[in-house]
Amino acid sequence: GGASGVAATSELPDSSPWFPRKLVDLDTFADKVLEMGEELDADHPGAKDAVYRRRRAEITQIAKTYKTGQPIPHIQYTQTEIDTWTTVFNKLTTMFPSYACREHQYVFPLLIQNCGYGPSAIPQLDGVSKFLKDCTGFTLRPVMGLLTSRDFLNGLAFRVFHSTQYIRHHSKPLYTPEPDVCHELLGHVPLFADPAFADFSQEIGLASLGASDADIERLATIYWFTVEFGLCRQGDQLRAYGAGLLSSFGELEYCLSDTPEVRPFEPAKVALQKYPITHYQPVYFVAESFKDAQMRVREFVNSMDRPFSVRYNAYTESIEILDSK
Ligand code: NLE
Ligand code: FE2
Repeated sequence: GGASGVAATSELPDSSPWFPRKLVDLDTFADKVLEMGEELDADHPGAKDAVYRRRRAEITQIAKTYKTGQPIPHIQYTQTEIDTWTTVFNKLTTMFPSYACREHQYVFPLLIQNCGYGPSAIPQLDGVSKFLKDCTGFTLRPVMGLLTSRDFLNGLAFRVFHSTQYIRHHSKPLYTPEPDVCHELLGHVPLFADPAFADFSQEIGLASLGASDADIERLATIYWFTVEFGLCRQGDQLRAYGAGLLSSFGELEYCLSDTPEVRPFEPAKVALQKYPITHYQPVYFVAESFKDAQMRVREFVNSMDRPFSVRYNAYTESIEILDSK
């Protein structure tokens, strides 16, 4: 007698794409990175800078060998790297009061108090990850560069955010097309400390588990226009909550100017929108609240053709499969 297996969990249909069922399964993602990971593109500002390339390789090596449960190794940043951080930090922190959403502004002082945020040092991911864990259960994992959309979104189902640890090239502090530690720490981290935003992000992650390639593409587009480039309405004003906006002082100003087009956040439409990845966005979508955005995404996900649904069990840090058809 006794327990036999996990009562709530049924078996997966054979045709479903593989997906991580336990937190440790995320260890399999580490070396599957896309473009600008280990090798920089030729038009990247750091491509011809041998010192920068060597440094990137050194830092990404940590991510390559990282395993679930380990502390995230500290990086001893160089003075050049710290100077880049100082420039970005000082510029952005003067803009946050008039451009960032209220959730970002609420959390930011807590990061200064608890995680070493400030102009003169680059905060270490390990301390930041522990802080997030206390706030919402989110944790950070170091990553070499861009994962596939599927792997990256799958991580969010476990409240795991894959974070780079290297910094943008010092010649272009205003905008970078790829994630870097400024983007993660100043853009993403403050939002992942917000419970409603954490729920919203995990909702996209859960929807991505075992989804078809076409649905992954739609979910990645929704992720792009929310977590990366989302605007929200707060009172009678528009504010930025997307990390790609909050980490780029060029685009942060632009996104709330009269130039770009602004539309309501309707997932079925958002999912089909094309977007550029190397310059400012021509279109942004406005969420009414994170809760409202989550409910809309949930409704959209119900229309996806996945033959089962999933639930995250936070006690066992694993995914349970529900009503498999
Ligand atoms: N454009 C952003 C920045 O300059 O910080 C990064 C976006 C990464 C998706
Ligand atoms: Fe990002």
